[in-house]
Amino acid sequence: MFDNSVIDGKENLCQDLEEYYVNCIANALKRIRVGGSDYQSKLLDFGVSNHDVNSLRDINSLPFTTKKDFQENYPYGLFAVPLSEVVRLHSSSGTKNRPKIVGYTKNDIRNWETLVLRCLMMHGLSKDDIVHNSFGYGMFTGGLGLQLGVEASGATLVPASSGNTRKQIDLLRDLKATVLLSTPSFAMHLSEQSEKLNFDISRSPLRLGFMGAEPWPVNMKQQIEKALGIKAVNIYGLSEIMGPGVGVEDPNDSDSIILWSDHFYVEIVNEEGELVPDGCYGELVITSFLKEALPLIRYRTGDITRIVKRKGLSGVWVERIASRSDDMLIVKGVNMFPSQVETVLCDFPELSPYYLLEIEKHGFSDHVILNVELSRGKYNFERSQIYDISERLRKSLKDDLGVHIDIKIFNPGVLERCESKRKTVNDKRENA
Ligand code: ADP
Ligand code: K
Repeated sequence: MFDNSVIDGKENLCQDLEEYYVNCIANALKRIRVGGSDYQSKLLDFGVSNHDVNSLRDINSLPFTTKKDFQENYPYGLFAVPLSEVVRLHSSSGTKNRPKIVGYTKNDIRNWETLVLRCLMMHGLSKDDIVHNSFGYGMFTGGLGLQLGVEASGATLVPASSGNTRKQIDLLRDLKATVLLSTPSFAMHLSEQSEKLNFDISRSPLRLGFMGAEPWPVNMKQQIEKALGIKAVNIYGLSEIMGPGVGVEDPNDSDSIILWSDHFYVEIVNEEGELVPDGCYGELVITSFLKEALPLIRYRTGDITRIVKRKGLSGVWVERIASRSDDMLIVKGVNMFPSQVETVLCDFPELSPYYLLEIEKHGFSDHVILNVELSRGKYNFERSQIYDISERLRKSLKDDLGVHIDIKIFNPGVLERCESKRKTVNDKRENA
């Protein structure tokens, strides 16, 4: 896969690029070995100590690091420096399993700031902006991570954190924020709640939003842009690699994310862990070779995407991330992702974007129910109209997913709202 022509047209640049990655990753491996951690022994087990990294081919055959390594080495086992060098700890939000503890040296924090700053400046953040940060503060990387970049830009930061929507709306209105940082779920919640409070947020000075921490389809982006009267930018990251700012939406193409290839080495692999050619879907694998406290070799992110283009050290373009491998549901033998349901749902203006998928086992057979609700302000539907919506939705889902799904339609505001990341699946088979 990694012949020079794939990486870039210009051969000498490619050689430089290969040299850059080889040097950086060899260096990271040395630091990991000196760290003397359990992670080191894992690499030793793989014979990595005798295995000098000299080419991309060598890099591509290094062992993977997985979420399981975090579990087994909880809390500090993967760190490559003594804790005396670590100035900050965070943990993943623990969407699945036990939290993963991550650490940063002073340099790591500096680099994080640089990358977040890049993401924000690329989309026109300036020192004249007032930035309302609704990402959670605390162990979650969202709040404090984005704060680094905002302050570096010279913009005015409002560290609102998550929760207490009512108070957040007051702050937004009174302080006249021009930029919103939040999960897409919270952005939707905010638009709903401000409507209830008779605050027309779409006419407020808000002009720009950076949203991430969970998948959101392009049609949801359009809804958020319309409801809040902003341009909504997709920002990507994960705690294990750094936090928010690993990549950001391409300003000219809302379907792709630019990952910062001067800090991260990016690969896509299939379920067996084999590299797939550029353009093919698979799991995103990232090596964070410049990190000092926690350099990870070939970390399997679980996020599914494909490489769209590479431009040397300026970036690797990947497709907007719609799902993660551990979200995949197998229903009646068919693989499906909640994000597919979401994409179908966003094409129904009569319905709100909130939903809950319930999966039950009836005898030996799986039974899927999709709970949705009508959009606000449109609920004077006749019974027959609701029936019609439900039939059309059932058909679209069957066509797109190949699975029969029963639909339950509720009145607006009935389904549970979320102030951070959404919970969209209740798989009752797990406890069966
Ligand atoms: P957890 O895995 O516990 O949720 P994090 O809070 O670090 O831990 O979340 C990182 C994950 O969030 C990513 O691996 C990815 O699945 C998801 N994510 C973050 N940003 C985006 C985005 N812009 N689009 C889609 N998914 C995202
Ligand atoms: K997540």
